[in-house]
Amino acid sequence: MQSLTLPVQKHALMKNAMLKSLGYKYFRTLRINYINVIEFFTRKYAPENLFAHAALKVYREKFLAKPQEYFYPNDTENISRILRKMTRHKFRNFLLVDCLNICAGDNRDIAQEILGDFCSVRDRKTFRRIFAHFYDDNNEKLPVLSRNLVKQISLWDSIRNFRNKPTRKILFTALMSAGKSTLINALVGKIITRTQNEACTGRIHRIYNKPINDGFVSTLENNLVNINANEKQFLDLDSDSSEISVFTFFDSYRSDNFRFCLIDTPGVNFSASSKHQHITQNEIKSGDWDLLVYIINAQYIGTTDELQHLKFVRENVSANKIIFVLNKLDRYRTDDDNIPETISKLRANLEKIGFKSPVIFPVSAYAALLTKLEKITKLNDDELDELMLINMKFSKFQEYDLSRYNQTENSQENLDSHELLQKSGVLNLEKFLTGKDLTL
Ligand SMILES: Nc1nc2c(ncn2[C@@H]2O[C@H](COP(=O)(O)OP(=O)(O)OP(=O)(O)O)[C@@H](O)[C@H]2O)c(=O)[nH]1
Ligand SMILES: [Mg+2]
Repeated sequence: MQSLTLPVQKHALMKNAMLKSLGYKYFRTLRINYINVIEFFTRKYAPENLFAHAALKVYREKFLAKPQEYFYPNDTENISRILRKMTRHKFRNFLLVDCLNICAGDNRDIAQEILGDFCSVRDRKTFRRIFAHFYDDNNEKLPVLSRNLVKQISLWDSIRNFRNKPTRKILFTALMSAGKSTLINALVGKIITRTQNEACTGRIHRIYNKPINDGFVSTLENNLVNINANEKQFLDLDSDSSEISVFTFFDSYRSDNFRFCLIDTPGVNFSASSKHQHITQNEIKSGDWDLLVYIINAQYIGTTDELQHLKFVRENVSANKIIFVLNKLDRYRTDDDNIPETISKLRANLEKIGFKSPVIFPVSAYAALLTKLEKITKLNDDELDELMLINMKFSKFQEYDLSRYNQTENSQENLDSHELLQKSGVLNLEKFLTGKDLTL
């Protein structure tokens, strides 16, 4: 699976300082010609490559002030002239790096063809060494190159190396509104799946991490790739397709050690439609995941619906592949509720149903989400108020330090991190999910 990552932020052609020195008109033509060459190789060697087409679209949008002004020359003579010009241009090495990674990817044969076309204009040692670096020997010493280009090559290296990392597929299931989507957003560190109090998630969302933070949320839906998707496209808005894949960088503890796929499923007890239940049950039965995270809403423990779903899970999933998350503990009232007691009662109940020594992570997904969101956006007034209240409650009473109740081997390591994230219990969960071993 492609990680749909495109390192564009530090790209040489994004530097507007150059605009001043080169002049607007020249820079605009240069950018169009640059994209023309990538399009030329896409048409010639990778006409079916969805990533290449999506990357071209992003380059048009990002490099050109008016993307609609972009044009591709329709006679061969013109495109050959542009190719000759660009393979001599000072950005030629940058361009080769892009053409190889965008149009050829892992396909060495296509990469070889592209190299051949570059060298047919003028055979250069640097071209061959860049090729060798990507396709023959990752340690191939590169000649002295500009700092920008070295940075760009190392970003592509991270993207390429990511493909060899171990994968972890983690399925989240629960009744409606238990906080599956909120927990996933908290792990990822941004709003990537919609959350609200009514039935919300209506199809399977697969959320993949990206090897670097390229600033884009990308989607794959019905074979359509969109590298720079807008919110409408990745949030769950009345779409016909039964599932959507979303790709984004995770602001999560050590998530770069793995290729993660977090699977968000619809709540199983949506009374208006049994479709949701079928979608989720089929996903669970497919067994195409490594760990199942069962979320329980601490405000409604022990309902009939819950019992039914727990039984379904017990019958269809082997016990060493399940962990439980007790969510919404920030809603507990100090006078009426008792967190340690709730946890031990839940443990006893789960054992009664047939889960031996269940692993339980008590959390407040919402507290963790707000803590992470605060770093990247301006929270609205309601969110700020809620964050302040949770903060006060969690620092005043020891029993709200949710990290105390759970000490799995993976979660023991101490680290400096935001205190509320630690207390929310979600950091413990992150340490577990990114730990050496997922087996229980
Ligand atoms: N206070 C509090 N609210 C939470 C927490 N987690 C989720 N919520 C809220 O609970 C509501 C439902 O959360 P979702 O994440 O949409 O629940 P879901 O399990 O994905 O629901 P469906 O997709 O409909 O099955 C939202 O309003 C969330 O803001 C939490 O830890 N604390
Ligand atoms: Mg949901």
